[in-house]
Amino acid sequence: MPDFTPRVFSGVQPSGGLTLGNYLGAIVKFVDWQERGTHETVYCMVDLHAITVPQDPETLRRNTRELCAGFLAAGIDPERSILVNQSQVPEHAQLGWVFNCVARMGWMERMTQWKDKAGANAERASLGLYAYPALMAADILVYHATHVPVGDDQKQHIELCRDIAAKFNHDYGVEFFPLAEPVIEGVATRIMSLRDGTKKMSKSDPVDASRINLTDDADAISRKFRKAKTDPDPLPGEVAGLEGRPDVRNLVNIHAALAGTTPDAVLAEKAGSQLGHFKADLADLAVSKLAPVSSEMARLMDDPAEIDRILARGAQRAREITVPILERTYDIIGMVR
Ligand code: AQP
Repeated sequence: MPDFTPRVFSGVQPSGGLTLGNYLGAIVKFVDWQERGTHETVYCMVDLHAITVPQDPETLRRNTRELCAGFLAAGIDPERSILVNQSQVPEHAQLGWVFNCVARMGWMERMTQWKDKAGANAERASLGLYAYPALMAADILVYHATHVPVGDDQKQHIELCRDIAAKFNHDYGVEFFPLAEPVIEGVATRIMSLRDGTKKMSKSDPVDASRINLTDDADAISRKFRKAKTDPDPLPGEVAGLEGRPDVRNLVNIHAALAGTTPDAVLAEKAGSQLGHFKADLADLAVSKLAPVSSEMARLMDDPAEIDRILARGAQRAREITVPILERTYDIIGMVR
């Protein structure tokens, strides 16, 4: 394989407001990569993915801008990182089509997210929902990205991205696309629903109490943590004692991620605490960490034209990378240009 420029790519769907799961599982890590300065960093609002399920156009526009505001408020600097929405960079969708022709039906059928989201209703699901992982591979590879920080739920899609790159390279006898590495690290790789510790916290969960939204105020955050499902036992002294207690484990993980520590360190400090006290502490910690982000988001949302300017500039910078990569792809596969 040739030496690829070290480059990080990751995306978030504007399919609803940002959750604590997106924040701790993805956005905090995006900021870390930017701060490390070892890789170029590209962060994307993947609006074309959002329409794989029905979206109200005005809400989608608002969610895309709000997501951009969330990235900025969390610390993404649009000068040091490329911050862009997918639909303003047409090479994503163009390479997505090429990859629809590389990926095999059997590979797509094995995707657990497809099975979960389409469920028994697969016949009525959109073709886009089925093909979504091929477009996601294009999102990554149209930048020749080498590293993809994601939450645990996306691991299978990054593996598919590697399979697509390898098959393309093999079929055309080239070493053109890198095998991008998933980066799934830390305690926040899978933040669970506050109502069911076995289910991922998700922005499209119909039950609002199941998640913390980045736009929630202090009262809502406290109420949701207070009402989070748990059991009557006090906190154990070590992680092994959380076996069979997924709801409590989730709260301990959230505490550790927000405090920048480990679940063992949290339990060492809080061993024997009643859950009621622990939830109150956790709510205070969450409010102190999230309030500055949500108030900065609100300030940025007062000037949507500035957000649009940042995204337009991001698209311009992105296309300096994506246009040559798509042109070389077209040359490899035999398109007359
Ligand atoms: N609960 C979570 N814990 C840790 N990481 C999470 N991520 C999402 N939920 C959690 C990570 O956030 C990034 C962006 O995710 P996405 O918006 O593209 O789609 P998703 O994974 O399908 O997230 P949602 O919130 O569940 O969206 P909907 O409800 O629209 O499907 C990814 O890196 C993801 O791993």
